[in-house]
Amino acid sequence: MFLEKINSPQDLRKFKNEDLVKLASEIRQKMIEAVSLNGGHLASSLGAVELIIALHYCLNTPTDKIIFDVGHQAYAHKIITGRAEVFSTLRQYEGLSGFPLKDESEFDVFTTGHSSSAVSLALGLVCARDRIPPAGSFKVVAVIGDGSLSGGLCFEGLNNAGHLKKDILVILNTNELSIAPNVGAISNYLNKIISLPVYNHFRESLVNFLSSRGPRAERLLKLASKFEEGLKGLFIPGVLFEELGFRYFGPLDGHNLDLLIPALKNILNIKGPRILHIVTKKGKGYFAAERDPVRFHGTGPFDIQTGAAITKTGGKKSYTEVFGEKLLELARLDNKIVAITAAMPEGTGLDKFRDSFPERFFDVGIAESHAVTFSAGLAKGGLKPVVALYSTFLQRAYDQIIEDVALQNLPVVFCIDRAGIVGEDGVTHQGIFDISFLNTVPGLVNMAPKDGEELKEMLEFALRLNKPVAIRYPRGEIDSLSDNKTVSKIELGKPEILREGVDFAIIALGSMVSSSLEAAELLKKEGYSGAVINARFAKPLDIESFRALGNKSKFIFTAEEGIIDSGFGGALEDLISKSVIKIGLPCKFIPHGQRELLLEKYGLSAKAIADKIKLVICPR
Ligand SMILES: Cc1ncc(C[n+]2csc(CCOP(=O)(O)OP(=O)(O)O)c2C)c(N)n1
Repeated sequence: MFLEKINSPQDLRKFKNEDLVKLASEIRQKMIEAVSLNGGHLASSLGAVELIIALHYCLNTPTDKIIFDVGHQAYAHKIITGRAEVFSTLRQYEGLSGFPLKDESEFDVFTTGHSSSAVSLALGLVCARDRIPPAGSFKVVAVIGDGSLSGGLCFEGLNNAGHLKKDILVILNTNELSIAPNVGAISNYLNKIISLPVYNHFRESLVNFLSSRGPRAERLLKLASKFEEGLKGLFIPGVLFEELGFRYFGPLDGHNLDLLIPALKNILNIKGPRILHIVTKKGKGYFAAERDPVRFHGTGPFDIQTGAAITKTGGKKSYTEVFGEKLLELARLDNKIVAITAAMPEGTGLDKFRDSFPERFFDVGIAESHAVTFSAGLAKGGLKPVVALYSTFLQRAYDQIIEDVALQNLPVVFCIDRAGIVGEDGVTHQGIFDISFLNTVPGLVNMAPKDGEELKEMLEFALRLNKPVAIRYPRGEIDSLSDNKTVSKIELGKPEILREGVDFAIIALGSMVSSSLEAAELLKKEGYSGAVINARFAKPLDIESFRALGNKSKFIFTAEEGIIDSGFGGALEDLISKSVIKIGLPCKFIPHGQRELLLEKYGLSAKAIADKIKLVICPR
């Protein structure tokens, strides 16, 4: 076992090339085993094994810095940098994070999880390095995927780097996939490069030929280089990057260590902004992930022999599925409805919509800000855009929501999936800020359903409202709370009383309704009678309805699956001018772990809510 000999990249650097190939296979095996049990981003990490080995082999990490874009491809990096023994704890509470985490290892330069930021992070680091003596004391490499290049932030970084002419190496790892197949003009351009790698050979042969013709050939060489400028656009792969001020190298087979290592060594010794373009296979080395890289991008536990998913679900539907099906149903009735996703058709449940209405479906790439502003344009033009994003990624589009949608009062519907605790993806992915930041947006209606039936009604309601609306719903399966699948009429700002009681009242938002009902039931067994109210809206809040509720009970609790600061509870307290006890999440970064476990830990399980209520209404 080569893996046993590695405690740090230092050990790796003593290996012969053929041993590195064997090591790559051992690393893959370790990843497959851990992810088959814990779930994780397998396909991307399998595709980047040789690249990561080559990088640690050629660089002097941790003095030299590697910054992984998103960081979902970095499992091999974790294994090589002293975390092999605990790799089986991947994504478990208090175990290894599935993404680079700055507090986990000195080799993880930043905590990352959101796409397209690596070049900017690396460039900032490079500029700091060059101002603090001894200047240029370490190398900085940003590793980005072709999906990452569909995000504007990445281009902002490249644009700035080309201008500053700093020593920075960007590795562009292309595999034609984002999570789903990569989309957009840049992606087409990269595919063209991969299928036409003529130019580098042509340039090399020309220079070799003329150099061998002695001094007289120098004039010819100069002429050729002028000629080259003109020809570049025709033949050169990567002309786009060259025009941005980068020296472009590649494309290179990203699984061939015999090519990668010497190329990297050479390129690392060149000055200025450089891009090394490599081509890899997503899922490389595991048949099931190679066959279905989309499913194995982020997978749950699976059977290694067959690749089949090991589902622990009770056969219930998820919010994502309910949303996807309902939108499809509504779209059949109204051809103005269009759907927008930022590179996550499957994750947001829009894949069926895409297949049924390809001309009304827009995958804009990993470009949430653009998705929102683009939707504003669609709405202005008379369509009814429904933008489905994860809560955590919507953060990218805060300004666009304010300026381009709300300020224009445009009817864009935001369907916010994975709102609340997401679980194993951890700190960068928790969707805990959206209630607070959306509640600050003037004119925006902010809703949360208590279950799937209500989600369907809310979607219809939102599309009728003709103004900016957000609907948030959590990750996971739905416990139906609606009797006979009927939902009482939804009215703007008004709550729904689900249970009467005299000792206390819980006004709960969205996912917290079912835990609050359960909590009230637990307390009933102890002799307390509590009311439970489904708030339905985080904003606006109907003043009369909520004041009346406030007057009915001595103890008012609010429950929300988001940070308390500037959240729903605070807004309600201001509205009814009465102190309420706010149950929600602290304004902290919440680590990875199973969703249920984290809800319990942070006081949002039914039992934790009941305990808290008891403590307040009946202090010892
Ligand atoms: C801002 C943001 N939006 C969406 C995502 C979800 N996401 C994670 S990885 C990924 C695809 C990345 O594609 P690429 O960079 O090509 O890497 P690959 O997985 O193909 O190796 C997406 C969309 C994210 N991490 N960040």
